[in-house]
Amino acid sequence: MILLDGKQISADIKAEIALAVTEIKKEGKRAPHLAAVIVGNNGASMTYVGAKVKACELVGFSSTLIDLPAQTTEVELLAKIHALNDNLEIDGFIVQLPLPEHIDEQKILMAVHPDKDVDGFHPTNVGRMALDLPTFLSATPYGIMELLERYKVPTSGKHVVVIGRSHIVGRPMSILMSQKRPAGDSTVTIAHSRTTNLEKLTLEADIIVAALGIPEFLKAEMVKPGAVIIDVGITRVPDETKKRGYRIAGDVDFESVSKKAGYITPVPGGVGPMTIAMLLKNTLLAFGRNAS
Ligand code: BQF
Repeated sequence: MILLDGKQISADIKAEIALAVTEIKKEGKRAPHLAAVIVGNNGASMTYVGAKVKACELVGFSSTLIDLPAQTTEVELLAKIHALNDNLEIDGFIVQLPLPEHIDEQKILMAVHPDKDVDGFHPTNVGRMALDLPTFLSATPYGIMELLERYKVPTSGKHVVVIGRSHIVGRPMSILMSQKRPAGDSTVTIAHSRTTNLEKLTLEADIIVAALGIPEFLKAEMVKPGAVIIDVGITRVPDETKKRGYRIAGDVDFESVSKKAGYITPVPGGVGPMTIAMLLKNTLLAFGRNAS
């Protein structure tokens, strides 16, 4: 079994980005600038946004965190987004998900200008991705593609089973892996909560992307020997033996599946850190398109 070390690869990518930023600054230009908007104080969301700001600092980007109270109205949030769209000092920005119940997520994501949409969630950018046009790829699927490519995991002609049909992971992942591109050229099946006889599908899969959000769902009995296992899950599970009171669990039963897999991503330290690195990559791309 080969561990797909997202922590290591993300560090490599961040070092590459830091080098590019050094060159940009040498030319007398300002640094790439990412802004993040967070509404409310969801614990996990605050951790994620904090990790993004810290990563910006590490590579030499400027960053702005816009921290809005939970009661912020949709109109107020839209005004903030329009201001960021118009701000020439900001290359790209994200709106941290999930948003509070009273805010229409779809409406918010559609307000982000596609040229600043470094999360790649705007319908224009999702459409561009589906049509093989250059765009911002959503960071988690982009990170998985990059991980597969850098480890030279064979994907051409392989059968991929993606479990989960979310707009942020499952859907884009299924599109990217079916495309003629590095880490692509696969035959893709997309499975979800209504899929019958999932085990029959996963047992035939060369590559499984588990993105359903159920801790330790994928068991060794569901996996073909030598299969590639990508674990996108990150659920906080109560654990009294931990100081903070919880542990982070993936969608894969790592203990059993790792003994059978050819390649596997750990949780933490697999897909998660790649997500952060690819957000930076998209911001560098936005800087190149908008500011230079
Ligand atoms: C790691 C996210 C669900 C919903 C909204 C490193 C992250 C996670 C794990 C991280 C995620 C998940 C992010 C690890 C960003 C990935 O070491 O395993 C980093 O910060 N992520 C997010 O912004 O919003 C989410 C998952």
